[in-house]
Amino acid sequence: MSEFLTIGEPIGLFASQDVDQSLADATHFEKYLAGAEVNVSVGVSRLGHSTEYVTRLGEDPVGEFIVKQLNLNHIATDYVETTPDYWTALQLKQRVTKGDPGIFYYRKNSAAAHFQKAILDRIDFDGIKLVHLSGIFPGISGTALDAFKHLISLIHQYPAIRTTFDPNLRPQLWSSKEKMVSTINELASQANIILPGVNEGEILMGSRDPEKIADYYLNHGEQTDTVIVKVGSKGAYVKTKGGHGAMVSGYHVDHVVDTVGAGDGFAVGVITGLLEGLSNEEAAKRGNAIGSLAVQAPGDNDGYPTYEALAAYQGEAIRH
Ligand code: KDG
Repeated sequence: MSEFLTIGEPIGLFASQDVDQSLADATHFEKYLAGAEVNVSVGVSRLGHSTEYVTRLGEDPVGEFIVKQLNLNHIATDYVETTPDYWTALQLKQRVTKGDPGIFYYRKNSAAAHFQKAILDRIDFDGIKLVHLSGIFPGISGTALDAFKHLISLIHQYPAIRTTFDPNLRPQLWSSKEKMVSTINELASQANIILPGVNEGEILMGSRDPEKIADYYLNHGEQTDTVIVKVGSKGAYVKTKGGHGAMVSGYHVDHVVDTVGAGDGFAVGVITGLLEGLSNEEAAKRGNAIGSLAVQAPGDNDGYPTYEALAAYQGEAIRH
């Protein structure tokens, strides 16, 4: 059994190669593996931790591509089901010289949206040390939300398993802002470590102040003992229950290629750091490093490093 597990909807990403062109006008696209939670699996596995990814795919070329990518990235697929009845999700991504790229999804009614929760009862939790949860999967359908809650109840039977939760707000998935905010905050309260961004804080509890965001979750979270707030290129703010908050500085990036995947890269750094016994601050520092590497590559997860590359990058930054 793997030491790390996550559940999510993987996506076949077609990223435009035509810079600053609308998606309607772009003609050249490159294919990548995407999806927030699968991005995290790729990064955790690349750093040498055994990884299990839970999902449901369509029996179509994109589903086949995703299975091949999971295998290439040494991610275990014991709990990946397939169905001939629904398609695997797709996404088009713009290439821009400034800001965040335009994104268009084809994911409504996807195979993952019809996830069957019975498979969760087959999971062997022995040996799992950390489960990563994100606010995307519970937003794709009522069925997925129900399965997500069932997974949380199963995890809670194993007190030694730590959980991370990234809100990953995707308003287009939810029927209303109120529904998104109340559901995400309720789910977050069930996790040990919450990884919100300051922009998300503004939506989720009306503040961009990292300390207020951290205090909100530390006071409301039934299971929450640690909050690490992403403050963009400035770095991250770490606070634990009963402890003092501290800022961990970020990395300077000269040339941003694509911002998507940076938050997942940050989660990879925190998760692998905690799996290896680093302090919260050291784990957040690694998160900042991987997030900054992610924005320098065109796909969501192709900028995530191996250990050698991470050590070289962090060492370089220390020497500067
Ligand atoms: O965090 C990266 C994700 O945004 C991307 O891979 C696609 O899962 C995705 C989503 O819902 O946006």
